[in-house]
Amino acid sequence: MFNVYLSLGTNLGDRQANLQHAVAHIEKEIGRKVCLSAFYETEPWGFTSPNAFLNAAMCVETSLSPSEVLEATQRIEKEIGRAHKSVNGQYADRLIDIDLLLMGEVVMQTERLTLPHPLMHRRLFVMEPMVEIAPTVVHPVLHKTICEIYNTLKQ
Ligand code: PH2
Ligand code: MG
Ligand code: MG
Repeated sequence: MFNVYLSLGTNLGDRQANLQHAVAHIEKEIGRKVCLSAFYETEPWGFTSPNAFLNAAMCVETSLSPSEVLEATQRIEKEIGRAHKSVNGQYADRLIDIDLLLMGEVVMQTERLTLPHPLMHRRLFVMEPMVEIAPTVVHPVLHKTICEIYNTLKQ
């Protein structure tokens, strides 16, 4: 059993409904919901768009392997209607994005999946919801708590 932390984001359509649908699919296909953060309105990071994001973080208890969780999140993204990942290698507006942040203490790097998520500690839109639900969880590469990483990022 793993506690897996997921980042959820959307900046198109009914963003509240998109996140709620994603949460329902995750509970059905990945595992029991341990906790879910509030939904945070955030500015697009790394690209320009008039459409603000709604971001959240979620912890789920799962018996799936990391690659099975990745497959499930990609399937759910398709079910909610995400057509493409990026446009010409740039970030793009999207109905839903579900990213794996942490999976227990797992540290891995394959072509398809890197754990912990390689950019999580640099993104306020990830760390703000994470500090709400997992302040004392330790990042297995940086060896710092989520709260410590968040405070560094805020400075
Ligand atoms: N996701 C990205 C790129 N930029 N910005 C915000 N605010 N929220 C996101 O979820 C987000 C982003 C790539 O997946
Ligand atoms: Mg993403
Ligand atoms: Mg993604």
